[in-house]
Amino acid sequence: MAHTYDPENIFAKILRGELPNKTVLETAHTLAFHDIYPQAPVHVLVIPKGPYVSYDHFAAEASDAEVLDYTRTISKVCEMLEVGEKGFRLISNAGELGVQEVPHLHVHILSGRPLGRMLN
Ligand code: IU
Repeated sequence: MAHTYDPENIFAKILRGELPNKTVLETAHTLAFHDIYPQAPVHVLVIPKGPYVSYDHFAAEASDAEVLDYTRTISKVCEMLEVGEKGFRLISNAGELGVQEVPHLHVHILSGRPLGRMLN
């Protein structure tokens, strides 16, 4: 998959402070914020601060520090939202077939209702 990063995507604008967001947690390399169109009672997006389009791009090119910070922040947010006991779902859409709308890596954390077997 092509990994050309578009610095004008909406999450890049959020990271530059050009657009507001409802932050859940911010760390050195990662930002977690509430999705503006929540699909479940809990719907948080977790993004790396670096310019990565998708999970495969990030996994191939991010530093160890970024990868550790990102994975740990996802866990920390799950802990903060107290979704561990009842359960949750992590999703990261990539590319055309993955129906990725925003071309900056994001993991959706969804919980708070039964999510069904698939998320369209
Ligand atoms: P997707 O995996 O790329 O399809 O998801 C993009 C998500 O970004 C989607 O759930 C939108 O509701 C969400 N979102 C947002 O939180 N803030 C925005 O300004 C825009 C999209 I545009």
